[in-house]
Amino acid sequence: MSTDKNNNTTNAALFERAQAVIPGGVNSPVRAFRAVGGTPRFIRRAEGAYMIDAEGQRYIDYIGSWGPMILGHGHPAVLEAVQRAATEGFSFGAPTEREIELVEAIIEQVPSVEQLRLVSSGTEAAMSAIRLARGATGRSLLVKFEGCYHGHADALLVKAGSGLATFGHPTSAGVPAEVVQHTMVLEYNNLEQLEEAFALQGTEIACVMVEPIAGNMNFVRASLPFMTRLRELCTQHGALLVFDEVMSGFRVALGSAQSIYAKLIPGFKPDVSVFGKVIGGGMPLAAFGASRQVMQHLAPLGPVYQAGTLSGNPVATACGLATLREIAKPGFFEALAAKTKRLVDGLQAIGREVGEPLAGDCEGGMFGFFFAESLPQNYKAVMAGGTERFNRFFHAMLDRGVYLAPAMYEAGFVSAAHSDADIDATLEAARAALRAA
Ligand code: KE4
Repeated sequence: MSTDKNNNTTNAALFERAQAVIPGGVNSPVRAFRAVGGTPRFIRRAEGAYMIDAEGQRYIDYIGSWGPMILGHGHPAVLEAVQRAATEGFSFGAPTEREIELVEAIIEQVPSVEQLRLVSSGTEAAMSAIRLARGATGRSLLVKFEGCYHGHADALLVKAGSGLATFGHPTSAGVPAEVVQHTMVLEYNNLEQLEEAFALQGTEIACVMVEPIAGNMNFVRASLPFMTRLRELCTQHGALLVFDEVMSGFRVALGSAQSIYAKLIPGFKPDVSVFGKVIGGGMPLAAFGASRQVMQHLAPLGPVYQAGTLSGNPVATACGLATLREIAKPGFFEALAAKTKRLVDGLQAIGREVGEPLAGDCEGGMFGFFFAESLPQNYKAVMAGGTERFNRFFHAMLDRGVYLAPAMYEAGFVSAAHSDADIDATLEAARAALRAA
């Protein structure tokens, strides 16, 4: 196996070895760098704002494990909590007090949720939330939006049908057409389609699932008119509004994205919320919650079945609870948001300086940018162009020690561990990268 001058196994050698035994060499497709090309970096360890790969190369990390690492890697309080929990036992298959503490800590920040069920991944949480909505309403129809990703449950691997009244088509092999016949895909921020869907099928809609700030289209906000009308139509037709906050939850604000909309739309709240990533602090943990009235449909109380061997895992709950306690401290989000805004404002200023159209946006510790004159409002606009330009920029930044998300349609994340010097170094690298690539 090839090694580099310091006798480290190279990323390329590890990738070759991985591909022999793991499909595509990765355990989640986006990690394979297929969208941007090149060799994925095999991470040996991470600390604070940095990841170090198998060749000893250090990167300023703007993925943060796709959102969870809001404190940065190896926060002492989190590390200590996980180490202590591990000595007490890895898993019991029985309830623990810490599950109650974590759920209480989440509910304290999200007034729309009265009860919560802990699970092990965002996919599991979103899938369970849909089953709960269908069970609670007695309806089958699920509405989602193009460009929003809610994990890989069959019902969600679907693209828009030819016409509005037609239902989705599977985006993945292995998903029978019958499974997605109850899934309708609309265009994000498209009021007209929303009105038409409810006019045609409002009484059959069990739930509408939406990323309130769509991080799987890089960074696209739901417009106020769209979100206002979505809430009204769901209420009017008895459909449940499901906020998928797996990425935005406890990342864009302590109260998650719903707290931002609640400030802008009087009395606004979703009916069901899905969380993940930050609430696990980097360990496998996610959750879904709603009013007591909706949650009572869940087993063992009600007829909607949902279960999990490692749900509420004692080590994962220790990691999540320690993380939430840190981010709930006064001033945490103000400082994080200011740092993230300085990065995005700086990128746009450099774009103007070098004559490259670059539009960006951010909220809390989450950001996105596009090689475009203005911010796209839906998936088609996001994917309309700039992929090749982004990919060149991605590699020019990676070569300069800055690790961005390896796909144009992914969001970026800043942590509390990113220093002002890291932001400055990132902007310097961006200036050189934009000039070079
Ligand atoms: P997981 O099953 O990957 O924990 O969560 C699925 C999920 C659900 N909802 C939203 C809004 C999400 O962003 C995700 C997962 N996000 C991707 C990043 N775009 C995870 C990265 C990956 O797939 O490896």
